[in-house]
Amino acid sequence: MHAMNQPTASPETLIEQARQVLADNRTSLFTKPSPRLYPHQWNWDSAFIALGLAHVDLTGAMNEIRSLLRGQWRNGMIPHIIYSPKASGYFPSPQRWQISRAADAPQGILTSGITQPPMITIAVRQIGKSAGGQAFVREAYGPLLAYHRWFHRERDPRGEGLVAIVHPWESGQDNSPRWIEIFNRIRLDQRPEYRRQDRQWVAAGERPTDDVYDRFVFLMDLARTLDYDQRVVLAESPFVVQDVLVNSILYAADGCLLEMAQQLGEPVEEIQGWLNTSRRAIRAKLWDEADGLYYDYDLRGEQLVRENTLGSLMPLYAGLADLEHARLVREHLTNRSEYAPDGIVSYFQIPTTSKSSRYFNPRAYWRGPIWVNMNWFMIRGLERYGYHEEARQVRQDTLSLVRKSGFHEYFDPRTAQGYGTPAFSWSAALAIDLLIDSHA
Ligand code: 9WN
Repeated sequence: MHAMNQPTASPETLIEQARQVLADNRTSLFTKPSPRLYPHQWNWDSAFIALGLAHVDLTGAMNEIRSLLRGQWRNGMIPHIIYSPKASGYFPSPQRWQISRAADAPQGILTSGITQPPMITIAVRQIGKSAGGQAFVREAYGPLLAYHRWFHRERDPRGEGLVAIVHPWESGQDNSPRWIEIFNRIRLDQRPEYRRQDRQWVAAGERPTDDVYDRFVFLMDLARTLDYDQRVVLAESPFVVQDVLVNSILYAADGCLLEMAQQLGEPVEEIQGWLNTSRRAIRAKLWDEADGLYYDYDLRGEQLVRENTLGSLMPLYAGLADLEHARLVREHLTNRSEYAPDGIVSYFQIPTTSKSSRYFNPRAYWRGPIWVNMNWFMIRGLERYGYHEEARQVRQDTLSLVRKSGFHEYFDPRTAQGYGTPAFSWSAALAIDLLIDSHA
């Protein structure tokens, strides 16, 4: 067992404990996000894991990425889950996805049929910066380029430089209040048949409701019946969203890909083109001047999704907020009625949903609790725009949370209580990164 609840653990001890969590979650090929709740390989989890491991176990970091690339589809998509044939206890199973219906599915490996934010490219850049990691950039570059091309080719339905997601799972923020209004529009004649498994491991109040899950399953079933033909899914699905978080991460990842192309002497024009178009499109379409926030665009409802969550602040991380950073930080991130501690409701930074939102719930999955990855994005964004003191405070809060409560999946901003699964890999991996790499 790990020695937890040591509010004074030294950085060295904390790194050791984090490494132990990652070692315990490691299988022969990859690192599980958690011991039981998530027994397979997840896309952006593995990227966060590799980012942390790059500091302490470079071979482990490279193997994590290699394992993820095994699941790449022939059209370039890297799926959100790669299933381990040996593991059980997670819904949906690979049988529910039936990816063999898709012309582009890989052979001999079971995956989901959707993707997740492309943190993989950011992780590979981190590996490339480590002594001994340069050759890996050459190894990974082709598959990464194919993944980025897939996003820009198959997920930009209007060719405007903004990619769309077709399932909340693709955002990595499954239960965000951003999806509530869209889900309210999805009327189901009949509940899909399935048995969820998550609540055998985690209290119901910390996980999405059955109504939300019904819609998760409905959307995955729809993509399956459409044989994962992206063009048809984008045309038919009631959930098609140009998400600020995914577009910001893709923009940051495109920037990393460009750096790699330059290092390797590969052509750069295509990537530069993506960067220029997305930069303009994100600001033109997703920025809301009145509220001073970026919002997702709902392509079915043809409107901005005016929900104030940390997703709205992701352009800080991506370096897309040159004109708006002061408003994002001063009016929102450090505003006591939204994200900053007020000494009453919020004690730790940063809740994933603004305290001013009618959907704020400090215990429910993605509707208020603190997640280490979101804090990590905000720390990097604050540093990028020179808010060093604010970044230092969020970093300190993040490390106090894991010191006090262990490497939980999410935390109560009022009490630091850990929720979701314990021993969550990315909480451990990103704590390592925050302890070792204190600059952007
Ligand atoms: C569905 C693995 C994943 C994370 C997501 C997080 C959660 C899965 C679930 O767990 O989603 O993909 O079953 O709830 O929301 O970000 O990648 O840790």
